[in-house]
Parts: sequence; structure tokens; C-alpha cells
Amino acid sequence: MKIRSIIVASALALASTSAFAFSCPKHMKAIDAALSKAKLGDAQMAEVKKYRAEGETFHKAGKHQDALDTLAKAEKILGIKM
Ligand SMILES: [Cu+2]
Repeated sequence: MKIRSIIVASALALASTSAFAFSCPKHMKAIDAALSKAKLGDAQMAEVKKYRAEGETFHKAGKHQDALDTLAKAEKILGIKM
């Protein structure tokens, strides 16, 4: 019984981790697509690119929640609603 619940718990943990892992590239893609059409000032453009790069770094380091939080800042500037 105990072992069973441990297996269920780790399966759930694994599922949520991979869900995060999967959504970061989706956000990065949306940002890239919006960036090519966006009419932003130089400062805002630099800010978006900074958040986009930081998000990718977090994602590659396995820090998916940090990645999503950082990418969300870029999305906010671009006016992307996801
Ligand atoms: Cu990720």
C-alpha cells in the first residue's frame, strides 16, 4: 500500500515536470513569432530579448517554473495572452 502510493506520487511528479518542460518551448515560439511582428521601442525590444534568453537558460537548466515566470514577463511586454 505504501509502495503503491509512492509510485503514484512519483508518477504524478514526473507528469507535471514534463508538462512544464513541454510548455516552455511553446512560450518561446510564441515570443519569437510576436517579436518578428512587434513594433517596440529599442529599450522594450532589448528587455523582451533578455527575458527570452533568460527563460531559455532556465529551461535548459531544468528550472521550468522560473523559465515560465521569466517568459511571462516578455509575453506581457509583447501583449501575448496565453
Ligand atoms: Cu522548460
